[in-house]
Amino acid sequence: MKDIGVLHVITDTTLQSRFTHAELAELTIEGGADTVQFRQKHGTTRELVAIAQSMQTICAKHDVPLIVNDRADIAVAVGATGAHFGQDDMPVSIGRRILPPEAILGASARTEEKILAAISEGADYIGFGPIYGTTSKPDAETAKGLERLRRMCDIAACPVIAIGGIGIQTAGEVIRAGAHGIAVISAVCAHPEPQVATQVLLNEIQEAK
Ligand code: TZP
Ligand code: MG
Repeated sequence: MKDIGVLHVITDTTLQSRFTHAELAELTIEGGADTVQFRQKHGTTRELVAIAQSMQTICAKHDVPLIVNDRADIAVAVGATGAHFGQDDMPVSIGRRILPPEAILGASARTEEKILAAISEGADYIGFGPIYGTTSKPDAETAKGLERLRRMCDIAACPVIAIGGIGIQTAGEVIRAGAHGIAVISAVCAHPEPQVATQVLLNEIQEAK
């Protein structure tokens, strides 16, 4: 099994405009993020490649994996560590062929059945959520809660990364429910000090493990 981080910080420049994606990568790595995910739903491919490239330079310098949301081509283009696909993105089985064998491939899907299918196609970890209510993803489903997370962790044959509305108050209970780690947007990106928020979240995770 590949080494999957426990604190995935997903960079976002729509919730806030104080920091660029690259600045968020730098700050949160300083705070202890062990995975950075580049996620941006707008912009041209050329713009996205340029941003991902700037993030990859920072992540490589600190030996922290960069995961590119949605786009295998951009992950390959910049030499990122991996990619994350939802159920409307490229099928995991095809991503597996496009990405280098050592790449980390994450997957999320709306139903448990599709999540299990993604695992059997070769996903290295799954994103499961939203655990709580979130306003960071406009088309997010209703909150799934800790019970469903617990069940997913029981049946998934790979690490489960919990996502959606997770913050300092809830990181611990999510880990105690069986999640390998968490992925966050607003708890870090919308925090006055992303580096501090990352540190506190990492501490909560470590205490709960
Ligand atoms: N997928 C499920 S919930 C979500 C994504 C991308 C948004 C998570 O953002 P936040 O601010 O941590 O709730
Ligand atoms: Mg996607």
